Amino acid sequence: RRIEANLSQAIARDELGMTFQPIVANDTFEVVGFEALLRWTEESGPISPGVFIPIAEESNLIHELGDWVLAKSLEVLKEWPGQYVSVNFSPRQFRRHNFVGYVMEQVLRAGIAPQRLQIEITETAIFDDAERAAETLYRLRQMGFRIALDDFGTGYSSLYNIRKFALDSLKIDRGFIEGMGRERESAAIVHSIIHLGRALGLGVIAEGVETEMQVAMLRAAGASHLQGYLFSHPVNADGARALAHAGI
Ligand code: G
Ligand code: G
Ligand code: MN
Ligand code: NA
Repeated sequence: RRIEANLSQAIARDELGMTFQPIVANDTFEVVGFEALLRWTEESGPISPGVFIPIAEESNLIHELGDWVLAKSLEVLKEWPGQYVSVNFSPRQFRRHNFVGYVMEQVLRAGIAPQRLQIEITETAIFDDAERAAETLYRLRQMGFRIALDDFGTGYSSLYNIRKFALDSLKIDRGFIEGMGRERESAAIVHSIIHLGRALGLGVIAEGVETEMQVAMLRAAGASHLQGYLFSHPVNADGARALAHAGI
């Protein structure tokens, strides 16, 4: 309740900020894009989006917040030479009436090519009403947007449905990457996801990469892209501009 009340004023109070974390090509470490990650610093200190996004998601606040995130991300993107921005959309945002028209309008208004926006959605957003989600994804992709399925392997994925979705990439949840060096099971799952992605003609982005050993394993396994603290923590707009131009 308190978080909800304060969150509704956070935009006006200028308490929200965007950070950007590079996504690099596995072979060259070229920075191909950035994931946009929302930050909220309240009077009492920072609050994780893992905490406040689910609260916003329970009310219409998610739309106001999402509008702000998208507008801000598209503004910052203009300072990069060619990279895309990967924006997280929560299930309610994705299911909102005329989501496709909404995103297209924002991108046109910002004067940005749809190819430079990657839409990150989780399995939860698309597996509830698979028919409708498939239609929405198809239309977004027709218009040139990139689509990434986030936290892959942690949700309600049905492999039966996945073949029907117009996707560009799978993002392997960082829990699997973290476990990869320790457990045979995690390593096996990572290999399987990469194999599946490649067989379906999709990119595979490994999240939460923190060690050289993980890079070596992910290279051998054939992941197309990497993201994680080893390359860069999420940084502010100035930091992202520097990385976009100079590289890692
Ligand atoms: O950045 P951090 O690891 O604390 O993010 C925690 C969670 O919050 C992640 O699941 C991430 O996808 C989500 N998140 C971060 N920024 C946004 C945002 O702008 N919109 C939505 N819907 N989720 C976000
Ligand atoms: O659910 P989603 O993938 O959107 O969440 C991304 C979150 O993961 C962000 O909050 C980001 O801060 C966090 N993150 C990014 N890289 C790393 C990493 O290398 N290690 C850990 N532990 N978290 C990371
Ligand atoms: Mn994400
Ligand atoms: Na994720």
